[in-house]
Amino acid sequence: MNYYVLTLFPEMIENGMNTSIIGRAIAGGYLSLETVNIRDYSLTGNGRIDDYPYGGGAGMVMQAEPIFRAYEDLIRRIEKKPRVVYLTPQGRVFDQRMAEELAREEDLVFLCGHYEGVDERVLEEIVTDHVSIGDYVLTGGELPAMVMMDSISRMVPGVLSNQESGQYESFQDGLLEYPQYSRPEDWRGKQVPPVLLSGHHGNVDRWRRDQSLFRTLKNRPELLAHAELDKKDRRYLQSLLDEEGSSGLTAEEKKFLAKLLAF
Ligand code: 6GU
Repeated sequence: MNYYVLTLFPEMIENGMNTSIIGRAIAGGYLSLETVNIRDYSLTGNGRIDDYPYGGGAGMVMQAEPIFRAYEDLIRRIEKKPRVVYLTPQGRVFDQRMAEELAREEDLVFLCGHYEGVDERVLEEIVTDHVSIGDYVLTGGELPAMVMMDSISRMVPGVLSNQESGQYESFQDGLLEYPQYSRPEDWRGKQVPPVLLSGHHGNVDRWRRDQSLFRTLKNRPELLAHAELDKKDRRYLQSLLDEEGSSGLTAEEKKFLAKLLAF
C-alpha cells in the first residue's frame, strides 16, 4: 500500500506514521508514505494558501489552486490516478468495512483540510471519497487521515506479525473483544477470573464469548442486534434475563434483550 498525504502539516503525519507497528511496516517496505506540503504550491510563492470566504462568515478557506497544483504534480510523478480521500465531518462515517475495502487499493491519496474548509470546486475536481471518522469536531484532517491509515494498514499483508494478527479482535465478528489478563494472578487484591487458570480450553472459549456478548450488550447493543448468535449465545443471553437482580443489567438492557431473543 502506498499512501500519499496532501497536508499543511507533513511533519505531523510523518511523526505519527513512522512510529510503532506502522513505522516498522514502512521500514520493512510493506507500506510507503509520501507527504506533500500544500504550502509549497502557493499561488504567489509567498506560502499563502487561504483566503476569506465569499459570502462572508468566520475563518478562512483553503484555496483551490494550491491544492490542485499539489495533486496534479503528485499524479504526474507517480503516473497513477488513485482514489482521493477528503477528510471531513460532512463525509461518510468510517468503519471496519470501509477499512477492509480501502485496504484492497494499491495507492491512496488523503487530502487534509484546515481552517473553515476547502474551496468546494477543487473537491469536485479531485476527490473520490468524502470520509468522516465520527460525530465530533476536529481542527484538521491530519488525525483522521492517520486514524484511517492505521486501520487500513492492519489489513495489508505483512504489516502485522502472526502475534499481532487481528482476525479475532473487536468488530471482526461483530462483537466487542473480551477482557484480557496477564501476570500476576493477584494484582492488589484483584484476582484473575479462575476459569482462565483452569486449563479447560472449552470453558475458557465459552467464558470469553459470554464476556464479549455481555460487553456488547452493555456498550454497543446495536452491534448485538446484527451479530450472528448461535444456540449457546442465546442460552447465555437468556440466562442474563432469567437471573434475579444479579445480572448487572438495567431495566432498559433487559427490555432490549427480551426483544432480541424473541426473534
Ligand atoms: Cl474526517 N475531519 C475533521 N476536520 N473533523 C472531523 C472529521 C474529519 N471526522 C470527525 N471530525
